Amino acid sequence: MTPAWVGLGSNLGEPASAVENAICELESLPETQLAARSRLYRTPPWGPEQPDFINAVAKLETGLEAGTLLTELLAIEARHGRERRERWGPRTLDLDLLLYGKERIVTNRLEVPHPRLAERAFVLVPLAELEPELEVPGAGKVSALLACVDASGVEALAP
Ligand code: A4P
Ligand code: MG
Repeated sequence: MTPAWVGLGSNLGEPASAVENAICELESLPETQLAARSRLYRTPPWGPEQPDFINAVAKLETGLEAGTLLTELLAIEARHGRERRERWGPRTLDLDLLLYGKERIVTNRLEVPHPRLAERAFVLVPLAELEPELEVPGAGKVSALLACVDASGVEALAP
């Protein structure tokens, strides 16, 4: 089993329930257990002007290969009516494979650690809630990365 961290985000439709439902769907993937999950956070949009996002991070323990896990994540997005239009634009559900064990993976369809993870408070805040001491391969500790970004405006929602 390999620990894998998945970032969830939504800013169209019913974002909080989309993220909660997606966490349940992650939990029911084959050969996979949900090890931990963050609270939900309301986060200012990164990229083009658009509604605030709801973001969260889930930690899985999985027997799936990274590429197979990505295929499962894309299938969950598709079930939530995800349409790909503008880059970084609004979406009903976005699932990013943030980290897969300590691996560094670059293929034509997958890059791990997620290439923009270290710049993004909407990922680092929920990741630090779960595991501040975690090392991001090639980048450093989550807590140290978080200290270098502007996390103002990232707000935990009451459970
Ligand atoms: N892909 C490669 N590596 C990965 C990975 N580690 N995880 C490929 C997931 N996918 C990966 O993704 C395009 C392709 O990237 C996938 O088919 C997969 O093969 P996409 O989700 O269609 O593209 P995108 O999401 O429009 O672009 P990108 O750069 O992935 O956007 P992000 O990084 O997902 O950012 N603001 C806030 N506050 N919160 C957010 O959640 N999200 C975005 C989208 C913008 N602003 C945001 C948020
Ligand atoms: Mg994405």
